[in-house]
Amino acid sequence: MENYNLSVGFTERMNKYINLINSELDKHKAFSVNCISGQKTVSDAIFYSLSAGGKRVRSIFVLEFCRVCGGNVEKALSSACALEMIHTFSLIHDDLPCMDDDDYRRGRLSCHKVYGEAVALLAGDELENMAYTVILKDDKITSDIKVRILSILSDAIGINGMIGGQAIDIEAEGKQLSQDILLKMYGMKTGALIKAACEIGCLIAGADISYTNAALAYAENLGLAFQIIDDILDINGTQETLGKPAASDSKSGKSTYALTNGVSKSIEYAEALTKKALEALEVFKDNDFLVELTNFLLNRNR
Ligand code: GRG
Repeated sequence: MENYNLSVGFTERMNKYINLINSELDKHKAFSVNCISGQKTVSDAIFYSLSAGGKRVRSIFVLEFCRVCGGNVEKALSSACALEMIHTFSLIHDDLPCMDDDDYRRGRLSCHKVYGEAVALLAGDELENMAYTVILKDDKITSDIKVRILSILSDAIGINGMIGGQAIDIEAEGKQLSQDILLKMYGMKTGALIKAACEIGCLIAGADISYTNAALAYAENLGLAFQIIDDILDINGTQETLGKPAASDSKSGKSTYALTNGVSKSIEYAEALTKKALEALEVFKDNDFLVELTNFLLNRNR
């Protein structure tokens, strides 16, 4: 991994996207204004986790793939929010004592440590519901596109996506997975939502199938590299930069790519996957931001 200096153009677009997504997510706080105690607690728990300041990578992919395919980014905003809601839902549930049992997330106490397990469970459930609702209520996209977006999302979440990946991960604690199964699990647990984000961006733009296939090839490689870097950061990072305890994989007996193969081999593999992801981006004319984002993700410290 090299020292990576971000260009001004990249930083500006990144900030523009993050502000756009955050202000769009904030609009959904309005629903909680007149609610009764109980409802209000779940709503507070949702926005506690949603506003904790993640990197917003999946929602940025929706917006940027829409833009590079010639689409109107405004039409992609509800899907960008939906991706962030589903991702936050997965983090809340992932942190629960019955899953990874993590006390910290995004630099603050995890949702269940503040609101209790029952509320955290409901907050996660409602975030998934909100993700579907925000798309269904968007009057900027057609019903046909809505159905296709929801179908992509339900595949990404389901037994062949995040739920399946998480199930394999949980059952494998204390055991050694074969490399093939481990990478398949990464593709499901982490890659599936990233792939969905990129595909949905292309879909909203009405992209030609060749561009959608390139975006999927990009996401397939980037998704694996993203999880391997996450493994490496768990070994090399600190609680201060990660916003959650380091070394949690080894403590919970997880068989990660980095723990099995060592950090330097894992960096080499993440670089090779990133190279393939970058090759897939070559078909997109205006790809500077995506190229820089890809390199930024390879070199990130959180
Ligand atoms: C059905 C959505 C759903 C969840 C149930 C709990 C679960 C099944 C799946 C867990 C999936 C999971 C947490 C995978 C890890 C993916 C990962 C690397 C998360 C960290 O993503 P970042 O770095 O986080 O983008 P920030 O905080 O920056 O948003």
